[in-house]
Amino acid sequence: MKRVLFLSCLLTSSFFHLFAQKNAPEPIGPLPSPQQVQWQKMETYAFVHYGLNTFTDKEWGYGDADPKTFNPSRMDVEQWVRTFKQAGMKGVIIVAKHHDGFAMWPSPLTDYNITKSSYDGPKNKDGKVDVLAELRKACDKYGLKMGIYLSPWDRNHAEYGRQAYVDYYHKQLEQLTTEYGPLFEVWLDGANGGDGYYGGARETRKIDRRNYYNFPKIHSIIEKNQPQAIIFSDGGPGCRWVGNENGIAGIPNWSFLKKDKVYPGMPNSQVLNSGFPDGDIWVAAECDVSIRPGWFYHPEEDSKVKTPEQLVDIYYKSVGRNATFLLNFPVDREGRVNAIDSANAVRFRQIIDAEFKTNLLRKAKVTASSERGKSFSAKKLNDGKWDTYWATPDGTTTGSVTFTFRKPTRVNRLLLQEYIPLGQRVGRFEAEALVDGKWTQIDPGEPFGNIGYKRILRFATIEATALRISFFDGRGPLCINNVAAYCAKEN
Ligand code: FUL
Repeated sequence: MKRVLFLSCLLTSSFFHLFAQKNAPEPIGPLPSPQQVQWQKMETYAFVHYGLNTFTDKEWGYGDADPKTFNPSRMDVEQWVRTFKQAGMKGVIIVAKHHDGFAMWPSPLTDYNITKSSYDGPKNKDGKVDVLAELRKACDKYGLKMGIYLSPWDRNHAEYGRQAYVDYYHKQLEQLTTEYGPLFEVWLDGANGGDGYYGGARETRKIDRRNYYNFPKIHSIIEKNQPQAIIFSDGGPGCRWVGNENGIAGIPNWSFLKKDKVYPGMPNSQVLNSGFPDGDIWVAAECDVSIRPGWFYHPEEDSKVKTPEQLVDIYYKSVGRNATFLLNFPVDREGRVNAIDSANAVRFRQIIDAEFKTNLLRKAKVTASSERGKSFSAKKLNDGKWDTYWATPDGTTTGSVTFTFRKPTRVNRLLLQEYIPLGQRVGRFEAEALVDGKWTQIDPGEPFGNIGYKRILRFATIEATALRISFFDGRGPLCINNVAAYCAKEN
């Protein structure tokens, strides 16, 4: 009897498995770490370029400017952070040291640092001026995360090009990653121009970009002291440069790279724009772009600040294409985020908030071509929860979902998200709208591409009774956690 019962239980459960898989789909690598997922959810964060270049009107200081040149008249780090907060930025990455080698904190390893400048602001616990300590305090006060940029290239240091400089760099990093609290990102830029002051030598020094800095050691210092920090460089390993400084991610945009093909300062950086569909490591793209033409402040660029509308466009081309948006603010000579920059950034956020205020699919009826059972039903697509997702059964790598409105509804934005903890899967997709009883393809004015963490399409307003999205070339069963539609005010 027991045996019969056992057998019938077995049969019933496999029967159910056939039609309603209760188990979650197997992850398909490469996968993001939980830290990488948290990082991507930040979506927008600020960059601060500020230092001697601000006062010498340069983009790349040679490394010989007198520290006294740094002389802000009304510096207010809290004003920066308040501005970023109002602009919806979730964190800020500060240039702790740019290529000129000038340290914005009281580095005991060099005299070329903020304590030798004309700045006489608030003092740190050791009674010294310290822009990084000021930023830490302001970030904690306003609930923003903090990150640092520490340029490997150093045009001031006498030993640059030799081992002694590499040891110095590692020590600077050790200090920054132990004394300024939790960092969400460490930025390692890839520039290595060659010539510089180099302690008075004033010459050109060439290094082997791939091996000179001992990147494995750099990574191990960061991983030891700041395990949650995402390491940025051309090739990751945490996140990658998108291959341009205009804030524009590729279509498609895969969050994968090939481990042995990428490193900071690598040639052929245009491959970083779209990633590799067959990559072996998860390194999502970050779009770094300045609100002004330059990274540092130049008075003549006051009339060239990107408008709120231009920033909105960049948001769609970065966050809306599976990347993050790192917006740079060149702090001005007073020591503040300039009023024009601040107004435009805050207005940018107001526009974005308005455009994404009401998800028109929230109450729509949703059906899917197939479902993996109740826990992964199509209803998970518009339940407003990030952690629940619609999934297809094993072996089903294509499919479609249809949302039917209660009444004809005006729409001009479509937003899709894959549940990335299980990998990036969708190879491509298409969207159609039922308008006047006829299915017509939506025209976003660019290829649909793929999805990843987030994909947003903009299109001319249509009045639809239903929307249908079809997914193709899945790398496994589909796992989509969000589909939303909006109607943004047209200009
Ligand atoms: C580059 C640098 O050369 C620029 O000056 C700037 O800091 C940019 C964000 O990264 O590598």
